[in-house]
Amino acid sequence: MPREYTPGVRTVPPTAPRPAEPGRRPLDPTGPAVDPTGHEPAAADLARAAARAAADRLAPPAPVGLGDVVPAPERVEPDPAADFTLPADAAVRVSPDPAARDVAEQLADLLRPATGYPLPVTDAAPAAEGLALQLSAAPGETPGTVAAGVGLGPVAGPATPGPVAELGAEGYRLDVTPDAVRITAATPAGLLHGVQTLRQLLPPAVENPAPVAARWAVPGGVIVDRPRFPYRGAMLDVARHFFGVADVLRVIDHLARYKLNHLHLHLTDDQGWRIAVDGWPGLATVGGATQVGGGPGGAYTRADYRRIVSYAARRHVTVVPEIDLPGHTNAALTAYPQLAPDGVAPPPYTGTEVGFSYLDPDDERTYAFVADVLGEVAALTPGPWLHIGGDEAFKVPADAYARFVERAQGIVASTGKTVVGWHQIAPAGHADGRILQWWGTTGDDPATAEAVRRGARVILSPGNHAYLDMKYAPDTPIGHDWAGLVDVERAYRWDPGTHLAGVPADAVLGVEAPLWTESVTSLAEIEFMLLPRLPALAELGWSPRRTHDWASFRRRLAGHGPRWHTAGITFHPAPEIPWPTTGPTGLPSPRPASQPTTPTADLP
Ligand code: TNX
Repeated sequence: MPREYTPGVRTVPPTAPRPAEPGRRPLDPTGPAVDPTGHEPAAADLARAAARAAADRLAPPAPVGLGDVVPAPERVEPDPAADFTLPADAAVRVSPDPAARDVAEQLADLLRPATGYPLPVTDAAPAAEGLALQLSAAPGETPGTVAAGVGLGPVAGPATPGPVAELGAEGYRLDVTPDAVRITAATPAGLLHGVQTLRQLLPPAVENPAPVAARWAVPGGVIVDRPRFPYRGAMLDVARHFFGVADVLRVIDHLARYKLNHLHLHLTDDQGWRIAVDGWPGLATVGGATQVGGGPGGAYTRADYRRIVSYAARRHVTVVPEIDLPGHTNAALTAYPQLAPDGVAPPPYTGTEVGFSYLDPDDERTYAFVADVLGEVAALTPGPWLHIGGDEAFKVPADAYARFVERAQGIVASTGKTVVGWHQIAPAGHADGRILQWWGTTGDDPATAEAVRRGARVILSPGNHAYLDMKYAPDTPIGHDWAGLVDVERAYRWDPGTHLAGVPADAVLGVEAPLWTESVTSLAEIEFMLLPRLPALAELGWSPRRTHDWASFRRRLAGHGPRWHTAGITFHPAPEIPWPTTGPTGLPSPRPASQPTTPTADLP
């Protein structure tokens, strides 16, 4: 039975106890960073200790400015005379549309714990008296659109502050005046993005899981905002190490916070098969029984997976399931050796090598298997995408590989989904709408460029910028470095619109930050690798290029340290970010949080 997850009430990341793995000691979420027995401290402890050390030095927050939002909004017009303060008797007023009402419920849920205010969600009243939070249908919109406004207090001025249609499928407009805050959007997704912006404009104390006394001020002015790219995502590898439903839900919350709208789940690999398939029950029971380093592994039941996709859908995040084919299939072959080229069951694999396993591309049983699996996963998945992997099938000859991919693409099409694959599938024939996910490090790949000329679009996950399993620095306790070190600046400094030779911006669907988990074993470690780099990728996917500015980004990002700390979220106190810090004197210090601060004689 998965643990129930209540957003925002944890101060200690929920790390499930795991059996000891060779060379590791069991993780203790509250335990010391230094093991008194003299063993190497577990990476999770190091991550937590680093985050704790940083958090202890965080200075009291500076007031938030209207432009202090990550990802940077398209247009910001501050009005310092128009600040708003949320009153204790505020209500959330919402139009009768159920999807808009659900966003209003989420807004109230986000604000209630820290404010302690009741924040009832009520129907919009055109002439609302008193202070209220209002989500009201904008007059004049055609029926069926979900134009709505979130207002705190009586909504002053025109009810429709601009043409809602221009905001597109995900944009929003936020109006803050002394009497009201209103969010307007053409869709519930846009409204929720506006809610995330409003959340960032409130003091960091809003992240408290329990009521705190604060003036809940929102800076005055107008934000008009919409994304640069339609696809903005992160990938979680649940195959190398298995993560339960509660961990995945928490990752979805992190995505939604930064307006990322896709969660790619890498569901199968050599070390584990993580989703139950009715027609092939051994995949989960046999193929899911271990993970890197040993340990019990695990797999999602159909109900677990449904819970993940519906939790994500409520946050306007689309789940992209990946069944990695034809390589990375050792776990499947342990359960169904008839699919192996030699028909012999391989032993379970708990190492981290790649490229040795594959389904027999010349056996029809392979295609019956692929059709069953993709058919079931497609039926469980509300989103439009189905990812077939395609990477590192080193043992499959090129012509057999291309034939396999072409048939797999056809099977995906027959499920009604659009196929996504790692960029290795480029040489296979084109399929309508197909998407290649670029994970190379060169910025130049003629096969991918040629596939784009034939009509493919690209999701950019360049290993040397977007791979969140890369170490930040040589001493990062977990992670890889085959694509180089990826500090926050490297994660931020590139342009998805020009990154890949021969792939014009209009062929770029968006960006995705993959987190492979060979060395990542707990939720705390997931968060340590995601934060603070995930917001960098989120800004590349969302914000207009003209806002791209490292100095501005690192300053805005710094304000999120106190938010994560208050919410009990682990993060890496990256030294290049000017976290608000206090030195030992208690005075604000400009020194990076991960470096020791020493009192100096000239400080008063
Ligand atoms: C390459 S990127 C892989 C994964 C590994 C990753 C580690 C890709 C499509 N394949 O199998 O986990 O490197 O960084």
